[in-house]
Amino acid sequence: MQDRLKELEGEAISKVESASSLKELNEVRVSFLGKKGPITEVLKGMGKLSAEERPKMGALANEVRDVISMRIESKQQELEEAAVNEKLASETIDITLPGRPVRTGSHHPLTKIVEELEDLFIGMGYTVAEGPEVEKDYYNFEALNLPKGHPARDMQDSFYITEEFLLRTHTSPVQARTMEKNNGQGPVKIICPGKVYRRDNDDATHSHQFMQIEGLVVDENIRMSDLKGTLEVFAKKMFGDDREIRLRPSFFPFTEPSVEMDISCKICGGAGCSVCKKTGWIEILGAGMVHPNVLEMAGYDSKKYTGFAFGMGAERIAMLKYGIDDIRHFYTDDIRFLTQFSVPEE
Ligand code: 2NM
Repeated sequence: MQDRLKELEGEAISKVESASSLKELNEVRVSFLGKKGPITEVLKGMGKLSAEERPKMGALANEVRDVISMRIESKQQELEEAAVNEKLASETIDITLPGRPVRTGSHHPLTKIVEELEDLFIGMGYTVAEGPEVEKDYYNFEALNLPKGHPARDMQDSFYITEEFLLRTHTSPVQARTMEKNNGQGPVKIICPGKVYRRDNDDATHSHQFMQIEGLVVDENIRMSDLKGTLEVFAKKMFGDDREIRLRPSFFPFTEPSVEMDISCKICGGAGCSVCKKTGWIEILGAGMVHPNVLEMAGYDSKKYTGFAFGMGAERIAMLKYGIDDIRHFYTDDIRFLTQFSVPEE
């Protein structure tokens, strides 16, 4: 029995050593150490041994089993290591090869202008307000001192959906809604960016859909000088400290008095060129003191509260800031135009 065990040990060790894969090794384990293996068989025959021989033989059988187990274990480690090394060798990468550039998108120039304007006014204490693009005739016109029959609300100029609904022609209705929600109480300080629609023929300077940004401040003691100071800060932050502003009298139904603001032309420095049409000044926006009728319709007491408002087209601001000569560039998705505004992400 002792010889048989030693023989099994030798046999097992040589099979373990010649195993060339983990699968083969496992087969060796099962065939020698498994329940139906030869060692178990030997142990079953122990009943026939004498009482003094039995423990000796048992100890030897255990020893043989342990030796085989240890051999299998170390062979397994060896094979696993070899497998990993082989994998590493086959998967080496050449880190000296140049990388493939990843083409990323970028923000649309209009998005950037709107966000820049938002940041600028948020920095002055404004909050951003939004509203529906499909708007009620009441908020788009009526509440803004444009009663039915007013020449500025000609059916020909707007996209009407029904008698009552149209695509908003400006973002002022958002301001009318905001004031109305306040029930005539407390201050308002908002800017309203968003798409607006007008029935125009598209050309280099007109688009039937464009992005507008309007501001509104309502409180006690708001004066024209507050408007002028605000617009001056805006113009210098947006276009540079070296710019001058001027206000010209104008007319809007929702403001009285109304003004238009120009900034000095940087291209010719005031001497006159094609961009400023030889005037030295470039028109930027419209503004004015909110008409008492507009305040009253929203529920504000116009004897106690006054306000100023202003409005501008984001495309026009972007065109002047970046020297873009055709508004249609913003909507034709020409990659050669768009990538000029791409700044690599950090
Ligand atoms: C402009 C020019 C002047 C304006 C007025 C209002 C409101 F709602 F307060 F009446 N919102 N925006 C306004 C005033 C807009 O855009 C050229």
